[in-house]
Amino acid sequence: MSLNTKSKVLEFLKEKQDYVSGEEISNLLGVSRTAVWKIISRLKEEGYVIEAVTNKGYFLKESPDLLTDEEISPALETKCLGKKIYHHKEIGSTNKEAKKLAINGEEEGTLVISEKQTEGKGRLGRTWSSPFGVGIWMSLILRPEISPVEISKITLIAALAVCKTINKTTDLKAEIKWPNDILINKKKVCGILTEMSAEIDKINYIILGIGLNVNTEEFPKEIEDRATSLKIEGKKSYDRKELTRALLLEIENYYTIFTKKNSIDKLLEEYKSYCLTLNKDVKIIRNGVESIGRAVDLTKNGELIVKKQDGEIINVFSGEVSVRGIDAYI
Ligand code: BTX
Repeated sequence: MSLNTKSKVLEFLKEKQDYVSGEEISNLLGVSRTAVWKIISRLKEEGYVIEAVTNKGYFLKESPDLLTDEEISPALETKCLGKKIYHHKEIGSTNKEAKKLAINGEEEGTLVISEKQTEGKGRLGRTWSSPFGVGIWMSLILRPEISPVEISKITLIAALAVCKTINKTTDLKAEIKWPNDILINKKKVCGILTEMSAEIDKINYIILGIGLNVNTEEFPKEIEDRATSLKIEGKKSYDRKELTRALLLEIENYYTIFTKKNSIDKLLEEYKSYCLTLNKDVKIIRNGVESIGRAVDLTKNGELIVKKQDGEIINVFSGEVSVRGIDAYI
């Protein structure tokens, strides 16, 4: 049975929102009644609640809360991002998987998404807690024609897109801790891991990994004071499918603006409006040496401009340092 036929049956059942006879489906798709029955059984196994009544047919009562191609694609409005989706129930790391696919030539926009990660990766060798069915753990393959030194701009774009998506689709207020942590009420709700393969002046591919805690109710002890989810903050569950689609669209919009002009000028003002690091004192840890200064602005390239206590002004590149807030935020 092709994935396509299964998707078509599902689409048909969803559209109808009523009983559909096996015969109707089989005529429409040009497959046998047995094939229809097999497809229905497969859908049930995947978590779809389908009622079968003699002489009436099949009725789709409920779809599972899964981020599968069939659930995401029909209402996805993007042109490129997420047009091909690899969905997993469980995987080590979506970034690792996306990397393998990219090496094998997978196209720009391909999305790897998993309900659970057993080895979710954070930055600098850290781990990302990714339990089943409560978050959006996803990686996008991108192939922009930009110089490798500009990769941090992709991270900024992603942070902006996540922040905007949360602020647009929920009643919550998300902020960005420069360069790429998304916080709500000063706790981390999302992390971004951008990795690339490049030659001196050319990017082969970028893997943009995003981990967003959506309906997480509890975190491991070590991070419970620093981590949060949309559900914890909003005191209700949020629709992961809708959020995934909105997020892909938002990333695509910003990514298109960036790649067309090869500049993030237009996006910086918006980024700054969400950025809680600005006008705060920050601790810069560079090669193990700590210094304190005030984050005063961002450069055109998205670097943080810090005025140190001794008056010296420095530009801080993401990835180069660890930036800590001096006051309450993480
Ligand atoms: P990071 O290094 O900035 O953050 C990792 C740190 O955040 C951990 O050391 C821990 O303190 C804390 N943490 C771990 N899990 C969570 C969580 N679920 N929520 C809040 N805080 C947490 C940020 O790294 C980049 C994370 C990217 C994750 C995505 S998920 C899809 C893709 N695949 C993959 O393997 N990684 C990315």
